[in-house]
Amino acid sequence: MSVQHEQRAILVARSSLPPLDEYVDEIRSIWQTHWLTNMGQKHAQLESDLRSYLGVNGIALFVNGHLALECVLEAMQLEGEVITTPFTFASTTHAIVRKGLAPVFADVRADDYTMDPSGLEALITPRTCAILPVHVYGNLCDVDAIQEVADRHGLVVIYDAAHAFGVTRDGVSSAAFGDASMFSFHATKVFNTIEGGAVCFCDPSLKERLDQWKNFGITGLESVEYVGGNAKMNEFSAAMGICNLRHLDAEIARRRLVAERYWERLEAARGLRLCLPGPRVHHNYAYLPVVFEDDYGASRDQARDALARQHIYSRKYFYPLTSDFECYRGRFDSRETPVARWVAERVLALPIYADLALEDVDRICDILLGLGRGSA
Ligand code: T4K
Repeated sequence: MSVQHEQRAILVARSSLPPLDEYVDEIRSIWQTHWLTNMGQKHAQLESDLRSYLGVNGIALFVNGHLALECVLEAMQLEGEVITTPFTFASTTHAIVRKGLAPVFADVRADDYTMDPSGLEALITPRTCAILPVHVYGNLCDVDAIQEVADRHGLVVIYDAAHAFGVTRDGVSSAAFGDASMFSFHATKVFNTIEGGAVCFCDPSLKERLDQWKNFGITGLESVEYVGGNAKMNEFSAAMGICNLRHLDAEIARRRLVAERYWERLEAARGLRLCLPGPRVHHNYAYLPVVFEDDYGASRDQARDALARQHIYSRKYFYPLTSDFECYRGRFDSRETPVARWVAERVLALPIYADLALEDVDRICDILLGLGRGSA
């Protein structure tokens, strides 16, 4: 029996769904219009709803976050080197490489695992065109310091904000930082459209290019101006997004209760490093990363295995570093990002989702506390 089908299993994530009747009501009109995809009415409505929710003007929807990222890299006509971090999902580095750009890896900070701006300047060369930091786990990067370096060197900043939907700092949405931000609306995310993604951007001229690129570069009935791809969000996904957005605040509030229970139970444990939101930040509680330090008393993998024996499936988000992937062997040296390497070897993402029972959180914490050396 696969992990997905084990009745008692607790997985690292669990998709949120709107009430079935609400979704059925939302898609009913599709049976009149027979309009299933190619930027239909649901697509237009979701874009408009997201513009209001995020407080941004520039947005383009995509079939997934990865193609959204590839598309914005291409639409910005970038060439050369892109400074990014290797402590991320495969998508970030792959998008850079697949667009013919060269990733240059900056290290991350030891407290929130986002790009360390203090090392940035030393990585800039005449070929550097952009900085692509990741708001990993929904933790906002040091956007002010990164922007300062980018402005000083005339570089574009594109955020991989796949994890950061719904996060704000001093009331400003994560969508508002840098030149552009990519969001993922994958089934495992705080806000999902089944599969889906978006790019939010400042330069209004990008809108036409992004929309045309995701539809084969077609610019008119008889004209095709770019070698575009197909990355359009369909109407059923857009309808799911319209429904899920109505429930997003409640979703984040429930996730917060789960996260706070973990932090309350684990904060005194020796050798367990938690990752709490900063004071100016309204977080989305997308992930629950825990770092197993050397004085915990067991390794990260032993903790993962102890949970798995009780049918609780945590995940090593993110191990290995993307710079250590087989497909990049010989191209990068992860010893140049020692903090990222240290974290990747010790981090475990614990289960978190809106309807995870607090008793289950307690059970997970009991297992981890039983394995470690007790209180700090
Ligand atoms: N940048 C970053 C930093 C990202 O993390 C991601 C995606 C992207 C870019 C690219 O965005 P997208 O192109 O995906 O929109 C999952 C997700 O597939 C992926 O979207 C996500 N990051 C990554 C961190 O996690 P896997 O390989 O771990 O997925 P999987 O299938 O093992 O699912 C994890 C758990 O989620 C399962 O144990 C159960 C639960 N689940 C999964 C699915 C598919 C559900 O509850 N419902 C579901 O439908 O990558």
